[in-house]
Amino acid sequence: MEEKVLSIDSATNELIKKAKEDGVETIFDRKENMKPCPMGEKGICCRICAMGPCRITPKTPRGLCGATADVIVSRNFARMVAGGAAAHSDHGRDIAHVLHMASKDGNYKVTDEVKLMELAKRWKIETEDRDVYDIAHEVAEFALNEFGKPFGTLEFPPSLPEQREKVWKDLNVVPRSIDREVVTIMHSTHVGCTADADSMLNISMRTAISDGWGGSYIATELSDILFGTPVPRETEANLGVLEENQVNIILHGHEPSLSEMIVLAAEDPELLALAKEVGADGINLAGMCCTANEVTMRHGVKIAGNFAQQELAILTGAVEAVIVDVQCIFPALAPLADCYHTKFITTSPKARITGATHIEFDEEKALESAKQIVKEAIFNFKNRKKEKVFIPQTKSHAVVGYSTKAIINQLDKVVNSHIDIAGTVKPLADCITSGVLRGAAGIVGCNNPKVKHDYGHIEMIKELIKNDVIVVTTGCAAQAAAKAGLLSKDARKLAGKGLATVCELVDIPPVLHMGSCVDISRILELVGLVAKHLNVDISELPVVGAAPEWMSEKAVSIGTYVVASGIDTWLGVAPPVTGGPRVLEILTSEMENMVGAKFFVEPDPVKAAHQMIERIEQKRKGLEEKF
Ligand code: XCC
Ligand code: SF4
Repeated sequence: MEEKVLSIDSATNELIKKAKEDGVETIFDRKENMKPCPMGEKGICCRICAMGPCRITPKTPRGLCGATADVIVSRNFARMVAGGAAAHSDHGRDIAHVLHMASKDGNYKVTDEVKLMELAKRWKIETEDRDVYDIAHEVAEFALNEFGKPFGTLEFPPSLPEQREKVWKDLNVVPRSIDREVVTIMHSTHVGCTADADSMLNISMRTAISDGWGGSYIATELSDILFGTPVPRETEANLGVLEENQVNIILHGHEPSLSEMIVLAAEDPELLALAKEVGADGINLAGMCCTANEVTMRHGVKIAGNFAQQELAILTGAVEAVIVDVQCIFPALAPLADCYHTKFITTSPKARITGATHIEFDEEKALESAKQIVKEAIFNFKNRKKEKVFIPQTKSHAVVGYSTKAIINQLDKVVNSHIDIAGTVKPLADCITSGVLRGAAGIVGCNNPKVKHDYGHIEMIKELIKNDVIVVTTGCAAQAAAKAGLLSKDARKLAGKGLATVCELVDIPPVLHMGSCVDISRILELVGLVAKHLNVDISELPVVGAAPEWMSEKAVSIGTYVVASGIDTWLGVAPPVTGGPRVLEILTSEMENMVGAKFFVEPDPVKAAHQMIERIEQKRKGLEEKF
């Protein structure tokens, strides 16, 4: 029988083969045997109360309480949004707590003072003659209040165009406070509450907006204040970044409060000496999933791989420890690590996993905590079994670290090289209105074994840049792009003439790495600033979004706030809503009348890219009439 090729990434395929030889299973094997429940796939199974579970069939068109397919589907969808928004926003809250404990002599410090002052000014916090840390603590407290303030509405950042805010006011989807919106969904989806698909989706939008323009936005801004706003730097990506003769540590998860300290610990002379003592040449950190994005953006830490590769890292037999915090961590890592010498270390009380070694990360003693964790990895080096080691020789060069500020400065430097002013988005806006760049696309999201690994991301990105659409990317999509060499400046040879010229002139790759998934707030910021500069609404810009291989609830929240922000969004995997005709109609059609954008579902990434380009050209026409 011919072997199915499961990834477009050779390192991944080689390690899938090794898994067979080693007699261990991975997600790719489990996928073969898993038959998704057809009810769940359509979203028409309700488990909200114990009279059920109820499932909708031609013979039972309503649940016991009378809920229709659309009611059930819309509630299930809303709960996905709530789960995703909660995860992103709780991440933001944790970072706010860390800023609140930052001090001059502590482990956590203020790194980007300019950004701190901007935020203080925006939130009307007194800055004159005050200690930086007093300001930081007040900024943190203000941010924390955004999660649960009893009155008023969310403080929007200045990048939000007023036209957009008006759309939201008219639809009554302006969030009150972040936690409150998540709670409202949990309440409204309780048995005997919302039984109206339109209203349920409206509530979902409000919660999603509180994530994108609230919790995620706060996570990004406060992370930049604490750990620095990213600037372009070089790195390498794929499992080939693991080192034969070093202590290899995989950093996996999401929150930079942990990974930043691990980075510091790994540079500690004492620990480096310890590594030498156990016979290693050094300590090699490599990132996975969004933690990889966080630490590569700020330190150039190499990228081991994306979501679908987490087991494969252990399979190399060369990883001393996988250190995780929260989100996107396979429970499968625990039994798998037992088959190798790898230590699987959980650190967060929010994500304990049976079979893992749990060393709780204590932010109060952050560096000490991090050192203890790194030591575990170093001591484990001696247990590595040479005969089990196989590191694929695949890695690609990449440029990462394009925060909004970095993009603005990069463009401005070239166009206004003689003027010493703070950067503006004018050059970028000019490139778009003149048509040198046809438009921009944000390609984001996960891996999902329903799609050949990385295929959805890479085929879509290539098609877009070939057609002069500049791509910005975050999350596991960004890592796919890095591994495929699309984040290297060389990749401009794959771009159309207009985009290639801009890339050469400005010295950027055609695909810009903007960070982790909470950093989609950077994309919102950039798009919002361009819209404001042109005095149009976001929905008028030739800008599109896509999640070709999405899988998480966070992605559902993201998709919903991106569409609610006026950006058409393509999904490569259908969400579990197809059993609700009204829900489907709203998401894929009627939302356009409400927010000026909608969802598209298209599994073929090249076809999707062409639909995206078509929409971009339509938007261009509208803009041309204006200018
Ligand atoms: Fe997770 Fe953020 Fe998805 Fe990757 S892209 S699989 S959510 S790590 Ni966010
Ligand atoms: Fe069934 Fe209604 Fe209970 Fe859902 S809420 S399980 S549809 S009775």
